[in-house]
Amino acid sequence: MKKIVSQLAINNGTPLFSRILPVGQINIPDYEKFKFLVNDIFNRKYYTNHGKLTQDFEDKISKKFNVKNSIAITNGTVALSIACKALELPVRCKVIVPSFTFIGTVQALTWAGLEPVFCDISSTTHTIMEKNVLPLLQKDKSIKAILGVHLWGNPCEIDKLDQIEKEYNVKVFYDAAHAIGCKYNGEHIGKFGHCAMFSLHATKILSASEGGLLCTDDDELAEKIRNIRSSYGRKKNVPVSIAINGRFSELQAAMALLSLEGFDENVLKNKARYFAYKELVKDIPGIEIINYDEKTQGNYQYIVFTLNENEFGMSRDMLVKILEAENIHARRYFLPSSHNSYPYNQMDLLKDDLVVTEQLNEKIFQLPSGQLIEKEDIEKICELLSFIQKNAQEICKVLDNSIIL
Ligand code: T4K
Repeated sequence: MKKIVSQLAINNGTPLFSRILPVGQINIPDYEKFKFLVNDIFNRKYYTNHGKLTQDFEDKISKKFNVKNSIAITNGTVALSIACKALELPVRCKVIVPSFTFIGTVQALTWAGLEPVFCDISSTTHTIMEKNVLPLLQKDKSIKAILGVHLWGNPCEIDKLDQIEKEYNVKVFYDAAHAIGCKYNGEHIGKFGHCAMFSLHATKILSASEGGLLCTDDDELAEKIRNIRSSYGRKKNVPVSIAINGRFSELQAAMALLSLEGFDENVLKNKARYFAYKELVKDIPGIEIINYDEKTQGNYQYIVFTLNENEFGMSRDMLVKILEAENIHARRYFLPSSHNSYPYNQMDLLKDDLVVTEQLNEKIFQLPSGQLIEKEDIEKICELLSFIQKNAQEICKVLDNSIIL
C-alpha cells in the first residue's frame, strides 16, 4: 500500500494493481460447459433463427421471473428500438426520457423516429418520478409516451407512472437494462409498463456477451415484437409497419443459458461486494455510496458513489484519474448526459430543468465490481481512497491540475 504521495502511480509509482479492474460484471461461464453447448450447436448445424437454445433461454427467463413473454434480441439498444416500433406510437411524437442514462436509451428513440423530451430524476434513486414528468405533460400535449429507466436496478415510481398513463393517455415502458432480477411490489420488474428491456451485454450480470431481452405480460404486444424481430420465433403472423433482423444467435443463447445458471450465486457475490464497499468507505469524508432498497434491489451489479469535493479535498475527475493510473478503472456514468451529447445538444428540444442530472454529472462515479473483483481488491481500493483523502491537499499541490484534468 502507498505510504507517501510520491508512490502514487500518477507520480510514476508502481500501480497498485498489475491488472485492470473494470466496472463490469464479466460473468463469463465455464469454458468446458460452453464447449459442450457449442458442440451441440455444431452437431445440429443450427446456428441462429430462433433455435433450440434461444427458445430454451426465453422459456427459462419467463419461468424464473414469472413474466408471460420473454423475447431475446441481438442487443439492448436494438431491443428498445423494436419496443418503440411495436408500441405503435404516433409518427415523430414526443417521448419523455431521463437525460441521465446511457446514450443508447435515447438513440433507440431516435432510431424509431421519436423525439426525446429530457426530464430530471430523483437525487436518491436516480430514476424518474411523478414530479419530474407532470410539468412536462402539462406543458406539451404532443407527448405520447414515457420511457423510464430503472437505473442501477432502482425502480422508477411505477405505480404513479401507471396512474399518469391513464390520466394523460400516454404509454409507459421501461429501459430495465440494469435491472434483471429486481423487484417492485414483490413482482419481477419485467412485468410493469407495456414492456421492459434488459441488456445482456458482457458487462451485465446476465450476459450473452451481447444481447437484449424484452419482457411483457401483454401477449398482443409480444407478438408484434416477435414479428418485428424477424419471422423466426413468431407465434403468429401479425402485421407490423417495419421489421429488422434483431435475432439472437445460438451462440448468444449458449452464453446466456450458462450465465442464467450462475445468476443467483452471482447476485449474492455482488451483494457481498456492495456491502464490503459500504462498510469500508463509511468513514472516508466526502464519499457516499448510494443506498439500495433490499426489497427492490435484485442484482447489486453497480457500485455507485458520489463525491463531495469540499469534504474529500479534491474533485471527482482528479480522483478518477488517480485511480485509473493505479489500474482501477472507475467510471463516470453518464457523462456527458444525453442532453449534453451530440446531436441532442444541437437540437431545440423540450426539457426539464435537469438540476439533479447536472449535479450528478459533477459528482458521481462507479467503482469496480463483478466477477473479476475479490474482497481483497475492495479492501485495497478503499485503503487507497482513504490515503488519497488524507493526503488530498499534498496530492493536489504536487500534481499540475492543468495537465492531469
Ligand atoms: N440502457 C442503459 C441504461 C444501459 O446502461 C445500456 C448499456 C443500454 C440501455 C444499452 O444496452 P446494450 O445495447 O449495450 O445491450 C458499457 C456497456 O457497453 C453498455 O452495455 C452499458 N449500458 C454501459 C453502461 O456500459 P462501456 O463503454 O462503459 O463498456 P466498456 O467496453 O468500456 O466496458 C467496461 C469495462 O469492462 C472496461 O473496463 C473493459 C471491461 N470489459 C468490457 C468488455 C466488453 C471486459 O473486461 N470484457 C469485455 O468483454 O459501456
